[in-house]
Amino acid sequence: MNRRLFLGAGLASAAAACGVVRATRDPTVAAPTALAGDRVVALSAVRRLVVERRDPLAGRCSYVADTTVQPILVARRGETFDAVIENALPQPTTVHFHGLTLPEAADGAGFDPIVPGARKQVRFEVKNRSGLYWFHAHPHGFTAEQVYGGLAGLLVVTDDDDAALDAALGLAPGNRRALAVADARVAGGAIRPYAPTEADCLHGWFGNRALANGELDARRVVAPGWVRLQILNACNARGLLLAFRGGEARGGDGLVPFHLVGTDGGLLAAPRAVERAFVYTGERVDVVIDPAGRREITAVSLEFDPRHHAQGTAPRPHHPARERYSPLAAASVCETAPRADSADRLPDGAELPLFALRIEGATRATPPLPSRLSALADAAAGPQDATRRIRLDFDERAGFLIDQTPYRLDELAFTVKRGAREVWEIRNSPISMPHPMHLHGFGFRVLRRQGTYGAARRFATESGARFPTDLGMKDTVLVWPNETIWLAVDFALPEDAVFRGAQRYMFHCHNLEHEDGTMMRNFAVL
Ligand SMILES: [Cu+2]
Repeated sequence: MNRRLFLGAGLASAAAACGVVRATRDPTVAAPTALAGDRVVALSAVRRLVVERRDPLAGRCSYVADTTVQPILVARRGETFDAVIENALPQPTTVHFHGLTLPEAADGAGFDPIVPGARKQVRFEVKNRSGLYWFHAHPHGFTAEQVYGGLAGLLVVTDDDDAALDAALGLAPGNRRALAVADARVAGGAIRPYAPTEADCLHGWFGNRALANGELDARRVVAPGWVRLQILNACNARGLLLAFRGGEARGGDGLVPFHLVGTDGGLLAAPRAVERAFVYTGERVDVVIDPAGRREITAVSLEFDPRHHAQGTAPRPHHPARERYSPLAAASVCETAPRADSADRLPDGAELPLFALRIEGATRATPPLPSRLSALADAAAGPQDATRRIRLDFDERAGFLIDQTPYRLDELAFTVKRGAREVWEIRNSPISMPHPMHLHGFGFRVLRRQGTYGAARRFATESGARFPTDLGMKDTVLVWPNETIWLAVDFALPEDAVFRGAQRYMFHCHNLEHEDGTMMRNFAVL
């Protein structure tokens, strides 16, 4: 399918929902401009994706798709990406397409980084259901610094389910948004460079202000009626307890209820009404909210107990690659000297405003939500193969580990038979901290949870002591300290030639300081 067909057919519904003006010859103009103010580009139109550093003092970086800086990519399921990725950074990089089922050669994990000044042709077809996916830097040892520097972008995948939902909601132009939320350390209005101390490298790098699609104090104007938000937690380490405040009089909690309609890998079978949802790093939620006469709504992360039980100062793991390349900014990374300036660091679990929606325009009806969202959500077959047991540990000297083994690029933790349907039992140590665990290449379902701490367990309203966000297809899942979770993982790979032979993937914590440290393993599908 060529690009014009894509824009004509593929984006028709998303386009209407997003208030797309009209498809034209120029993909950067043709993009749904009313994902408003945000730069939407058709994935299939990208020919050149440049990874560049635009500010060596603060270490800020950008993806540039042909001429569009920090694009939001949009693709219809079945479309292809075929572009040259050019690395203009002073460090190696990769572009990992988080959540997509891709062959090793296109996955962009750290096996084959693009060195400074080099380029790599990457081609793949989008096999996944509609949903919010994302792409980000993943070169081992540099991931946290580069993602914090801005190397994280959104990929919105559409399909018939997605179009049907937009149509049923009767979305006004501009009432569908895709937002990457990250936290940054800001002082004097400027984002500070990545310069974690040893303690930051143990617990994660936390900022004091939220960015939405790279903007501080982001605000979007929407019309009355349903608003559909696809939200990514792109923070290095901060967990979000997402909620919406509607500016009601003080006293009550003033939360605006919303409907969870999708998770990492697509729409749920049916909407779930909630008031808050945990969204940890790497996770996405697709939500629908009715402003119901309010003039402004603020998305916030509510205060919660972040369960950082690990004590100690595990040594910074040695990264030979780091010695050959300088930091993105004039700053040191994971050095021993702790600094006293804690004002620009808000602890994990503290309340944090994320972005605001300003509601303007004539009153508009909100049609009833559809009771069924996707038949595909129920289609997965049950597990048939043996249970694989995985332990997340904390060691005062070695730090956070998967199965007591620090990450090595050349190691293979295990192999999986192509087409296997396994149960993964993941148990987190009681003296650890929350770990959002990400599996490359394959979606999974959360079967059940056990040992969740009390304050979180009260949100575990679903069967199997699961959270509402556990109901859909996932690629990243939070494991609280002392918790055990069971996942159903389907290792089916497409028949295409590019998937032939052994394919290596990664399984790791998406707290990026943990990922760059020791908390990752490689496996192969044979
Ligand atoms: Cu972790």
